[in-house]
Amino acid sequence: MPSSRDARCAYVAVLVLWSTGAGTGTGTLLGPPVGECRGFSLNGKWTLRSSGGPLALPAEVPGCVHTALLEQGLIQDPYYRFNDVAYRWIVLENWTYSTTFSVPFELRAKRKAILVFEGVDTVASISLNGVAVGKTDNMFRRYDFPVRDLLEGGQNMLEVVLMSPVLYAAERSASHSSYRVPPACPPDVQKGECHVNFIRKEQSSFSWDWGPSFPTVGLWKGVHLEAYDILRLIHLSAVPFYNRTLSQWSLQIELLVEAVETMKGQVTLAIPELASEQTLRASFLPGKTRNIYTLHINTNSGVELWWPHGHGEQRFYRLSVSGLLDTHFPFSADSKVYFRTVELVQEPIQGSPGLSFYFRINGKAIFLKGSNWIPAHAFQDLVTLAVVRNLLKSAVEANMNALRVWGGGVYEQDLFYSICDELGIMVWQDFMFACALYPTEKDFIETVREEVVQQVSRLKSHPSIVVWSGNNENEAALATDWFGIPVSQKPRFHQDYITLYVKNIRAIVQEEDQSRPFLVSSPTNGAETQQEGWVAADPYDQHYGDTHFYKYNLDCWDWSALPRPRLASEYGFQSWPSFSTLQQVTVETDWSWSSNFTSHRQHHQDGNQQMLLQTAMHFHLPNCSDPLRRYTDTLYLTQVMQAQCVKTQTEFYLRSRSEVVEGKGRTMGALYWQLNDVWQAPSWSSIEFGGKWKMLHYFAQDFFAPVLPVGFEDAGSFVIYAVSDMADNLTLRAAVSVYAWSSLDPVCAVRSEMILVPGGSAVAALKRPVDALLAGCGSCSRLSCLLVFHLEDGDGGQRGPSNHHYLSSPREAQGIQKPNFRAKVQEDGTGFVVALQADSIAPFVWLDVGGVPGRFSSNGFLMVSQNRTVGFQPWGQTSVQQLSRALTVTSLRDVY
Ligand code: BMA
Repeated sequence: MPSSRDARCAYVAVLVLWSTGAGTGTGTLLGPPVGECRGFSLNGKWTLRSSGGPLALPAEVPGCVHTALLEQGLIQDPYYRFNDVAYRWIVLENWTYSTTFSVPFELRAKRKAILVFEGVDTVASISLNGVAVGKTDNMFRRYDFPVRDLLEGGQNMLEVVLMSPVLYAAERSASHSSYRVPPACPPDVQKGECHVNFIRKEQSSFSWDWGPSFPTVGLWKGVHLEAYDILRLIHLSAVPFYNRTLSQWSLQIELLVEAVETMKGQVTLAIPELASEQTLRASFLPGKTRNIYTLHINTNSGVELWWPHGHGEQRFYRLSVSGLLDTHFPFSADSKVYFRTVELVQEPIQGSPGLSFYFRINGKAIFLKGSNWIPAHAFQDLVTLAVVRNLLKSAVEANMNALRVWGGGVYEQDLFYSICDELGIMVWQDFMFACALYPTEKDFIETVREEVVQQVSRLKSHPSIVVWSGNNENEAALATDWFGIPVSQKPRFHQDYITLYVKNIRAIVQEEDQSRPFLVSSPTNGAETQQEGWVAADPYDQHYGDTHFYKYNLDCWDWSALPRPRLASEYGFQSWPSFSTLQQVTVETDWSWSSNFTSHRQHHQDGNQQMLLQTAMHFHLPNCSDPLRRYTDTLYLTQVMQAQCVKTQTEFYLRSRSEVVEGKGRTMGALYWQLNDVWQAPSWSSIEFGGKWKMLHYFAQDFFAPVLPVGFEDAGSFVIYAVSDMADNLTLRAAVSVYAWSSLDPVCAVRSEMILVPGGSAVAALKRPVDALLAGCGSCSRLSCLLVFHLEDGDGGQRGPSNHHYLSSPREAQGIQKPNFRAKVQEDGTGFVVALQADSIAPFVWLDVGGVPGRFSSNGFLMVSQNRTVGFQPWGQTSVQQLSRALTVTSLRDVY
């Protein structure tokens, strides 16, 4: 990830503007000159015309048609109510972006000028001054077009004609050879467009089970010119390798250079902080060449490593690279570099058939704690740095150390990965293919090949990326026949699968990046999948690789129905976002469970029904006579249900890390589905569109804590596991308090012996038959009492969060009373605090300040004391008055 001083014109273009006057009629000279290559930005206001009529409007680049129309007030918020369907027409048209600009003489005087499109969405023909310069068909590629001889002294006219992606996909599908490539269309409930697998574009932009159909059209990344006389540096990457035998780090440094003619010179590579520098002979051939160098790091310099969050620091160093031709410096660049190793360990496990599946970072086995990332907005140009940073910070604040960038979205922007590097988030990076079979025609494969080369070289310097993965669920789709393919046609699809993911994508990744593992799909059986010819009989096999698991009709509190995989990379339950988030896109008539909006917004078949059925297994459904209150109570309860379901499942995976039960276990990862939302709608997310944490995200903060007590019942006994992610061994005991629902004073308490909890393990700390536990505890029964527990060290100091176990469903519990909350907001040194008072034990206490941006220090908690103080960290300006006005407090007993 080269930084701002990088001589690559593209980077200078983004980061060092000489003037800010971009707009029609001007360009922006970029630089100061670093080396001889000059950048010239063409970002800013362009003109946008639709093919369907006389409409012409100004449009920002980077941007898309939807945001341009919105900006001009020609459409309403596309997320508002039913607008996703109302605005379908937008992408059934073709659109033309155009701009005029004049180029400074010093640029035109250069021997080469390249017109660079950093991202075109998607199918376009581009012309400059009326002459065709090229075509595009892949939003995940950068396109370079040589234009030196087309540039004129006065005004230049650049035009990009974009074809409707929906019509293009339909045409490509119709003209595809003798067979159909399923699925043709998404399920009706998604209200989406068809044949998205035929266009190299964000796959979820044609709709998904959590997202709208907005197949964007536009120039979603920047446009600029690069001009040079001798050569330009297109790309710099640096990937670390560790030689165990020599105990030496080295960096593999790659320079993609385009030269006008054969040039001989030198390249100097240096990391002054590590006292490491080398000057090497370099020769640049005409056209684009890749020059690979190795910088050996001085073995006397102690290299500090990059560690995942919770396991150490994220130390980086500055690498500088400069070129020398005679006495002339054609480029100089610098880049952050981090040092770490990653291994995916798949080896036999004693007592278990199959293979292990876990990541070792810097030689240490790491449990992946986290979630799955989807696009943060349907309109990528609205995904600001602040949005990305806030979401990634929220992940880390919930004690996550890993995110999977899911294959139905986009390869994220550079800053996403830079922030993951900084925060210590391990990224499981899918290639952008999801839930479909794909064509393998020559031009499709060619464009994918270029996409993969570009993305791998763009991203491989990021230590955060720990694995590449070919696609989302396409192995499973073939193996378990999602699309009803006749037996006679299966070999053909199998062959296509191998062509795309193995012979092309995998082969390219192996060539481009030997520093991290590659998986062909998720879920997959890893090495076993390979053994079975790349499509395993059962890619969900718990003895191998990763699994995805969704069963909405099972009682989610019952862990015994769960698979015990090596690594759980997807599982989850839906909930609705909070009322304040929905209010942004709704009107009063939408505010009921039976409204048209409630069903329109649900893109997952039977999703609303599934949520209610799952909720009703353990909770009374809301029965307030006020319809609005009943609606908001229902939203609340879906979040309670989701939080509790995902907690149960995640804790099961966490406690399965050290053991093998009936041949299964050694689970080393829990990535629930999904972290974020693309719009205000029901989904599996733990963070709402706009950044507000759902109850699940607050739960994650606890269940992903470095030290955690996990309680559950097994054959009539209550068991507590101590789960530790700490490097050191701990000596801990479990302490349990038994409470009656009707009283704030514990009825009795039990403590286990001190036990050894080795670093990075889960061990049983306590086991008591529930009957015996209750027999010694007044008149407690399963219905009238509950268990609250924590871990503590020898001095009685608590380690990790408190946890609890309900001995019956709250629906059947006896003695839960209305807590009659009193709350007072006060300001303290760093933010705000809410002093909360309750008359009785209150489960799932939910503090809500509506649309005031920020987060509480904890929320959704079980309150077993009369007083509790909760912090509130605002993400903008607020006041005691505003918070006091907005604050509501709800607990379970308040909704029925
Ligand atoms: C998995 C994901 C997504 C989907 C989610 C919920 O299949 O890969 O495709 O949104 O489940 O259904």
